Amino acid sequence: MLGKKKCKTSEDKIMTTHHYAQQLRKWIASTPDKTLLAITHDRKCCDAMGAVMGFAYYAKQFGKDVTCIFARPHSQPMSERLYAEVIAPNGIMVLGEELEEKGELEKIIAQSTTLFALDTSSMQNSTYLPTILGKKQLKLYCIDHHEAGFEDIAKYPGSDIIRVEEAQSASCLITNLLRANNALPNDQETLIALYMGMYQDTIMIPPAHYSSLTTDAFAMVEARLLQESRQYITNLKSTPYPAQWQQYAKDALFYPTKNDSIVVGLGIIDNPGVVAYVADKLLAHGISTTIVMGLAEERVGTKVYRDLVASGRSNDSFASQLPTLFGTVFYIESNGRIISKGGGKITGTLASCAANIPLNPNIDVKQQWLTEVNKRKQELLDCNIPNECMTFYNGKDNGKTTI
Ligand SMILES: [Mn+2]
Repeated sequence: MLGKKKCKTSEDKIMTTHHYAQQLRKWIASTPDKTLLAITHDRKCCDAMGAVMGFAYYAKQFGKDVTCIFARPHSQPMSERLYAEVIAPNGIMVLGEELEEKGELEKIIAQSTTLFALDTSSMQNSTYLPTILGKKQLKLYCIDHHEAGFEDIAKYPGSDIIRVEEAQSASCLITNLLRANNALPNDQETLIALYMGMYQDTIMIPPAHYSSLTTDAFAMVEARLLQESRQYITNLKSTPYPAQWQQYAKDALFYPTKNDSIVVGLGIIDNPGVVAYVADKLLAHGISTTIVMGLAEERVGTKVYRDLVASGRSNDSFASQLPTLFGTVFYIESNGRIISKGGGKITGTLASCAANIPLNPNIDVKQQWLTEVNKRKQELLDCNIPNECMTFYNGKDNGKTTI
């Protein structure tokens, strides 16, 4: 596939970008839908929102609106603020669960011929992707920067993908495509979303490891930001984490002193963002490989969703193995088939991984937590993580054990 091709010279890169830019233009121009149906991965992050805003800005030039469906309400506090203050007011992104409750999802799907997947190309981390395609066979276009996963969209018949891993974020990829189409926005909301998308996806990457696409896109967006937008971005970057999240990180750090790798179970949490937060904090404190798990209980209207959520970080020699480990250890079994629910990427020397396993909705939460975590723990042990120390919390009742 073209997207997997590694570009050697900057001329190659420019040609590839122009080829993809032309492809994007054709996709939008040839789609008969007045409102383009889009999807992103579960739990909106700044990058997904930046990609959606950039895409919607470009679609407007063809007289088209965009409706983007996402799943699960919770994400990082910074993303929540960007969503509430910049994205939600324009109504482009809608929560799939709410559409379902109002009975509107079927209607939207019935009106569409085409589906655009942004910042995801995997069936396993986008709840509504398999849901929508299961209801109606749609033409599928995808713009992504993640490497091909276990359940990749490329396997879906009639799909077409713009995949550029070197972009390091979907917002960066869209920015480069818009530039190549002479369609860079001056609209401040779109620019803020694009900037925040690139910022959040590269937050752990030292600028020395930025690709030229990332450096260029930051420069293009920054040059168009007005002073008040810059101030807003500075403010957004300093969005505080809830105080109780710090306690999770402190507790996780209590046990490992001499170990260089740790596996942590946080017990039952109400926001899955805690898991990535703790993983980042551990790495910042000098732990070189960490895997953090939590059981997220989220409420949307009358529904309760329960997922085993995991985040992995590594900046030592184990980094190259971590994404594969996540793909192997975090899975579900369905109809006798193993379906992976985890993966990750390596940038420079840093591996960042995530997993999300939906659990049975009718369960004894604590019992299920212990069963699932013990199962994954054994699999992680079998994988020989170096010098690991396992720390687990037995749910909200403070029962803590080191295993
Ligand atoms: Mn992304």
